[in-house]
Amino acid sequence: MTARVGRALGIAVAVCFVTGLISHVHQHPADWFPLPPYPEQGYRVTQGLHVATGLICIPLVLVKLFSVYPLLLRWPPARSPLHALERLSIAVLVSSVLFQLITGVLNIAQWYPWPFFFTTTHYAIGWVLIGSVLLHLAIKAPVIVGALRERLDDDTELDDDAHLDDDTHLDTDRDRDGDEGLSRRGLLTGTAGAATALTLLTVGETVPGLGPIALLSPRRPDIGPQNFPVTKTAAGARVREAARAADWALTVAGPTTLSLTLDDLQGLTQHEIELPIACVEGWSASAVWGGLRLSDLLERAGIDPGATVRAVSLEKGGLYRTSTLSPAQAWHPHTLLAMRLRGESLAIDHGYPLRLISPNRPGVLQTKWLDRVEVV
Ligand SMILES: Nc1nc2c(c(=O)[nH]1)N[C@H]1C(S)=C(S)[C@@H](COP(=O)(O)O)O[C@H]1N2
Ligand SMILES: [Mo]
Repeated sequence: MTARVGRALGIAVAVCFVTGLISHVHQHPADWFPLPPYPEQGYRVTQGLHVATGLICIPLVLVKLFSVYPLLLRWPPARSPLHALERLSIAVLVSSVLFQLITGVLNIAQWYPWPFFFTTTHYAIGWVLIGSVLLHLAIKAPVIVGALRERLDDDTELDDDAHLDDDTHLDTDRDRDGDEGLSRRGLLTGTAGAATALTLLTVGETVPGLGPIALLSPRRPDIGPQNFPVTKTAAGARVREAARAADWALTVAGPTTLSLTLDDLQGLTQHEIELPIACVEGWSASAVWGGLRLSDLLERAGIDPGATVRAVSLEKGGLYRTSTLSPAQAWHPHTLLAMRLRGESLAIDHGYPLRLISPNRPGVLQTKWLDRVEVV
């Protein structure tokens, strides 16, 4: 049973790890790996999978720990130096799994009750976790292979005083008599049911249509000004006055430096595009945005098509006041400086007067309250 739960957990951890790496390269782009602006919904899908597979790990980890905990508490803790090493690797595995699950869940709840920076720590412990998983798989390979070959008897009851023959073999032949209690197959079915229910009750924060049953998710994709969620508000970013200032103008700094008022911007060719905001904190929502093509402005300012550009917010501080765009992102025809959301002027919390919206990009890089675009 442990091997079967472990197999499902291994798949969930693998998907969660790979999608986590993808999220990391988006948020910390490397010069040698410019991110493509396609597939347009790419980040929405990988980040949704990251959060969903992470949440599925919770029931799987709990059941897996439950199925082996007598082994974890056995005395003496180590019989030989090698055995001590193996147990140490399990201690690292269990603590890194718990760390990732707890920090991940608090992150999607937007609660950061710790002194460290979530992003870098969650990323670093991700490597510790995957390393200890691989080590664990290598050590346990013979046991796992053997266990998965064995049939799981329908009527084998879980005995809470499980008799442990050796490190790994739970005696399956005892306690076939009673019909009260939970069978192993029953526990596996229950675990699968819990994982499915957890997914259905949370994934609505990112899968269109399931929003109304996202009872366990901290976000609903249709709640907020203009029926669209908000992460940082204008008040929280202290930009309420600056964003509404009469002398607001967008500067595009290039060989020709442009200074464009809202009226100027409205006089230029307008475009509309449906794109999602896919937040690293797990929710996503899609809408039609209206505004100017960034490439039109870059061209007017005489900026070289090979240039990496930076969008700068009028927000004074904060981690997310600027974001960079690779040349492919900056010149993509669907990359807009948006003034409208669903045909209405942007609400101030969504970035009035101007925000960036670009395909295959984490929400955290869809910078709001812009007042400057420049070459990096
Ligand atoms: N200037 C600025 N832009 C920002 C942020 C910010 O804190 N400051 N937060 C980002 C994050 S984390 C997300 S998910 C999106 C959310 O956009 P929305 O509030 O319009 O949904 O805005 C992004 N743009
Ligand atoms: Mo976000």
